Amino acid sequence: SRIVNVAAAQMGPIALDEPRSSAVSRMMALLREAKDEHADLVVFPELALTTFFPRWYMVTDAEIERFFERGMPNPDVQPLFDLARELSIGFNLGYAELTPDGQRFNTAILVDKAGQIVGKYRKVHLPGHFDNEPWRPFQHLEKRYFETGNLGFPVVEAFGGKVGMCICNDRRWPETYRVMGLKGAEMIVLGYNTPLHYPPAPEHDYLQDFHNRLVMQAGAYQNGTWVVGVAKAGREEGCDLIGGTCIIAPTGEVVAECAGLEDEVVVAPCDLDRCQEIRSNVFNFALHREPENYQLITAT
Ligand code: ING
Repeated sequence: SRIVNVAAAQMGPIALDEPRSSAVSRMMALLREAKDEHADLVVFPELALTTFFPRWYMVTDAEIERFFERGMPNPDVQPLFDLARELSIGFNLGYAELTPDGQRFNTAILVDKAGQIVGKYRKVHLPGHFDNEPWRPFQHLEKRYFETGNLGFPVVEAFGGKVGMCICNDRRWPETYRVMGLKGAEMIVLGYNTPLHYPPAPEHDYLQDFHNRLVMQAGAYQNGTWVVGVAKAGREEGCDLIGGTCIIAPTGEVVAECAGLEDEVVVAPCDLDRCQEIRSNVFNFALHREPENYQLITAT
């Protein structure tokens, strides 16, 4: 067996005026809690350094880029990197990335126990819209503030196995898991900010928690991989975000979940060898998969 003790570190709301130092110190507390439970890897939410700013319409670079990181690590997050290295624990962190040539991405990194960035991902599936839509109680302007990710879906050797990343809306798309499954992913880690209310189809609001679990459990089972989904939860600047943070086995079973909507850590021992229960049998791609019949999927 190849056990990785994984911690899902859910965070409650981050206020608009909450400094990065506050979010970082909350994450450091979660990191310490995870270490007390012998975690090897801690997964944090999407855009974990600031409030979920795509909920507002902004125009100027100055107001938008307040929410972005110009380098990673940087002085604001260095304490998190230092503590993680001191405790010999790795982590996955989501943040808004502003590149030196001015590109903006919704990004996540994977940091190993020595504090080295071993993986980087830029969100591919950007939900929401580009222009202000005042009919909505809140906006969802990821298409305005981020470019489509250009790093593909990387799977890296880390923590004794093959680890992949994605972000929030990516988890709803089967292609996300399948691409990483074809690369041999044994664990996929992701963070999310998911409003309870979905303005285009409010009649589906009651299904948000169900859909959250459905897509991650399906992705895990259909690709024989562990999936760890971590929420930024609770009522954030008047917008209710779902919780549902969980750790899912390659069988699709939820093995650990958070109970509330605040900062909370759950840890589970994830045996990466368990992927073979699925990948050698029901979803043995070499034996059973028929790509000649799927070509339409990659067509535009
Ligand atoms: N948030 C939401 C998500 O995909 C959303 C957007 C909510 C899309 C509900 C569809 C239904 O979980 C982010 N940040 O992608």
